[in-house]
Amino acid sequence: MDHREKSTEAISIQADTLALAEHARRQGVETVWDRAARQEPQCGFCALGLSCRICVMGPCRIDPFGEGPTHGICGADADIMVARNLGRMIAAGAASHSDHGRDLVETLHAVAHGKAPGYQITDPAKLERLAAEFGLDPHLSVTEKAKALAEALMEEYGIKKGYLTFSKRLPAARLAKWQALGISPRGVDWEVTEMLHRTHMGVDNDYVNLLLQALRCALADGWGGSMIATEISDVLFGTPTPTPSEVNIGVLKKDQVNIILHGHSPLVSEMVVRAAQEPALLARARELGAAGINLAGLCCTGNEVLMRKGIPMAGNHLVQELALLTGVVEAMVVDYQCIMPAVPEVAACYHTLFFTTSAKAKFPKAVHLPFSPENGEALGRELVSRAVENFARRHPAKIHLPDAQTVRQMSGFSVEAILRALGGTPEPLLHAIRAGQIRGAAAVVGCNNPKVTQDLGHTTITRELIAHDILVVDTGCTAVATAKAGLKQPEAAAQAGPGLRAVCEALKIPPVLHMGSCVDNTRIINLVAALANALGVDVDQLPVAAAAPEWYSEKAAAIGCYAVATGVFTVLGVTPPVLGSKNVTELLLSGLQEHLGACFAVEPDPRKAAALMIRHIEGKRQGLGLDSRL
Ligand code: BF8
Ligand code: SF4
Repeated sequence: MDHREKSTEAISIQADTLALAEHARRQGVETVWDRAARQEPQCGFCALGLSCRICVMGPCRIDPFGEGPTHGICGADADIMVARNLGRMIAAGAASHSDHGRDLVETLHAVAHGKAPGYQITDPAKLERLAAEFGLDPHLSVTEKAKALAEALMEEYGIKKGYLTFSKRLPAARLAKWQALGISPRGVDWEVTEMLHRTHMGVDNDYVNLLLQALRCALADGWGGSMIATEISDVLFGTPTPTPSEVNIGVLKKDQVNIILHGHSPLVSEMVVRAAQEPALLARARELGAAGINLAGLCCTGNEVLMRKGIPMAGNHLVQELALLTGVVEAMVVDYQCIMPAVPEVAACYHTLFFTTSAKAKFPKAVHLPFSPENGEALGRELVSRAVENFARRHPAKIHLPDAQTVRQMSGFSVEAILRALGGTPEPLLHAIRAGQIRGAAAVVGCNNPKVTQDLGHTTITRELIAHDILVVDTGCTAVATAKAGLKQPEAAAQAGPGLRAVCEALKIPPVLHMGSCVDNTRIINLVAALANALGVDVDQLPVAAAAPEWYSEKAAAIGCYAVATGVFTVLGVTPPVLGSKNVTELLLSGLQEHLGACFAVEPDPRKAAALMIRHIEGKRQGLGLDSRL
C-alpha cells in the first residue's frame, strides 16, 4: 500500500507538495506518506500510551478494555505507564531545544574569547539588556559582558540555587502559582535529568507527581533552554526586523546553484549565507554556467535565516524529501532535529550532496563536515564551494521543477519589532483589545504530521481566527503553511474581520505575524508576559490562546506543556498518547485549570478548534470586564 491509496487531497492542500508527491510516485521514490501507509494499522497500545519499554523485564502492555493485563510486570498501572511515557517525551523535547541553546552559548563564549572568527556581537543593545537582567557589572566592556553572560547562561543549565532567571519576566501571580504546585523550574539540565530519573523503574509512581515534574521540565525548556537559544541567536546574528521574502518550491532556481539549509540552528546557516555572497564563489559559480548561488530554507533553520536575512523558504517538514526530487539542489546542509533519516536516501538518487555539520547528528551516506565556533566561517565557505562545484554534476534529465509561482511573505516579527511597529509600547495593541477592535491574540504553531492533510489545520484555524478579529502569531512549520497561503502579506488584512483589518492597514502589517522558529515560541511567551505585566494581570486572564494543529514531535509536546503552565489555553490537533489513562487525560484536559488557569483541549477538526479558541478568548474578555460576544 502506498499513498496512491490516499486521495491526493488527503496528503496536502499545497499544489507544490502534490505535484512533487505525484512525481515521486512516478519515479518510484519512496516518501513519508508511503512509509506511513505501510505502518498501518499503527499499534493501538502505543497510541494510547499503554506500552512500556523502560526496562527489560518488559516490554509490557496494558489492555485498555480490561480483558488482558491491567499492569506491567513491575506492577505499573495505566496511570503510571502513561505519565512516565509522557514525561519522557517532554524531557526529550526540552533536551533538544536546550542543547541547541547550549551551542549558542558556547559560541557566544568563544566570540568573547576571540576564538570564533566570523562571529560577532550583532545586537549589542540586546546584550546590554541581558547583562542587566543577569545583574552583571554595567561597567564591563562589550566583550567582558559577552563572556560573563555566556558563563551566567551556562550556570542556568546547572544552577546552584534559585530558579531560572528569565522566569522573572512573568507576573508575580504566575510565579506564585508555580511555587504552590512546586513546579518553578531550576536548572535546565537538572529538570531533564530529574524527569529521566523519576521515570526509571521504581522511582516516581504517582501520576500527579510525575506530571508536575513534566510541567517543570517543560518550563525549563520555555523559560530556559529555548529562550536562551532565541536570545543569544539575536545577540550573535541580530534581532529580527520585518523583512520581505518568498515561499514555496518555486524559490529554487533552475539556472542557479541551489543550497537548502535544513534543521534548527543558525550557527552554520548564517555562515553559509555570508559565504554565498563572496565574489570569488559567485565568480566560480558563473564560470561553471550558473547564474548565481541561491539559498533556500526548510524547517526551522530556514525560519532562522528567513527571519534575519530574508532567505526564502522552500517549505516545511513534509517538503524535506520532495525538495530534492526537483533535481536542482546541489547541496542540502543540515544541523539537527526534524531531519528525516530518509532524506539522504533521496539525495543519493540525485547529484545532491547531503552535508551533516553537527557531531551530534550524523547520517550514513552523508558528507560530514563538523562545525565548531572556531571553524564556522571556514566551514560556510567550504560548504558553498562544494555546492558550487557540484553544479556541473546535475542530471538534466532528472530536473523536475514544478511550475510554482512563489508567494510573497513578510517575516521578522520579533517582540522588539512588534513593539516598534506599535510605537514603542504595547499600549496601542492593548487599546485595540480593550476597545474590542482586536478581540485577542492567538499563537498557531508546530509541525506537519502525515496523519493530517499537510497545512490544512494551520491555514483553516488561522483564517477562522483572523476573520474573528483575532491577531495571529505563528512559528515553525505553521509559519511556512500560512505564508504559502498568502496570509503573511499586508494585503491579507482583507481576509480579517473589520477591526483587525483596520489595525493591520494602519500599521501596514499582515494579520498573521511570523515570530520565528520553534525555539522562538519563547518570543510569544515573552510577548504574553509583557502584555500581562502591562495590564497588571496574570497570563491566564489575557484573551489569548494557542493551537498546534499538526504537531508530531517531542519538542512540540514540551512547547505545549510550557504554554499551558505559562497560562495559555492550548488546543492540540493530534491526540497525544495519553488516552489509556483516564486520570492523566482528565488532568491535562481540566485538572490543570484550577491550579494554572489553563489546560489543553484536543480537537482534530480545525474549524471546531478555532471555535474553541474564539470562545475561550471571548470568555477571557468577559473576565476582564471587556465587551464579549459570548
Ligand atoms: O522545531 S515545527 S516539524 S521543523 S518540531 Fe520540526 Fe515541528 Fe517543524 Fe522546527 Ni518545530
Ligand atoms: Fe514493564 Fe514495568 Fe519494565 Fe515498563 S518498567 S517494561 S511496565 S516491567
